[in-house]
Amino acid sequence: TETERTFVMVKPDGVQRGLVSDILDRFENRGLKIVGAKFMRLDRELAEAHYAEHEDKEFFEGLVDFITSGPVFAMVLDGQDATRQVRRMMGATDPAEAEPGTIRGDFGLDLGRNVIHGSDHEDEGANAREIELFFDDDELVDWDKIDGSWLYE
Ligand code: DAT
Ligand code: MG
Repeated sequence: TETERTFVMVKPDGVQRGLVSDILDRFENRGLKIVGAKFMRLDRELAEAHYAEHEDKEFFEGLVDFITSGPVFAMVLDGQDATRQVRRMMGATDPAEAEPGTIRGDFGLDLGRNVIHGSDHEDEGANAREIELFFDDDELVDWDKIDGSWLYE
C-alpha cells in the first residue's frame, strides 16, 4: 500500500481545552499510524517559518501570537492519502462553516481559535516541509502496525 506522511498539530486552544486525546482518538480510529509526536511550545521563529505563506496578511501577527501562546501537540501521521484525509476530518478553516462531524465543526466556533492545524493537501510538498520544520529524522519512527492488512486491501 502506498502511504504518505502528514503533519498535524493540536493548537494551544485545543491543548488548553483538553481536546488532545479526543482528536488523537479520531485519527487512530480512522486507521492513521502515528510515526511521530511531541508536546512542545513554538518560539516566534518557528511560528513565523511555519506560517510564512501568510506573512503579508493582516492577521499574521495575531496568528503568531496565538500559536506561540501555549503548548501544542504536534504529530506526524502516516496512511493512504493521509494529507487529504486529515484535512477532510479537520473541516473548513472557519469552524463556523465547518461541517458537524469534523474536528473544527465539533469543537470550534471562531476562525482565530480553530483547534487544529494540518498540512495543506493542495500545496504540493507542504507535508514534507512541515514535518522537516518540526521533527528531526531520529524523532520519526518507522514501524509496522499489525492492523495493516485489515485496514488496506
Ligand atoms: P488552514 O489552517 O485551514 O490551513 P490557512 O492556511 O488559510 O487555513 O490559515 C492559517 C490559519 O490562520 C488558520 O487556521 C486560522 C488563521 N486565519 C486564516 N484566515 C484568517 C482570517 N481571515 N482572519 C484571522 N485568522 C485567519
Ligand atoms: Mg493552511
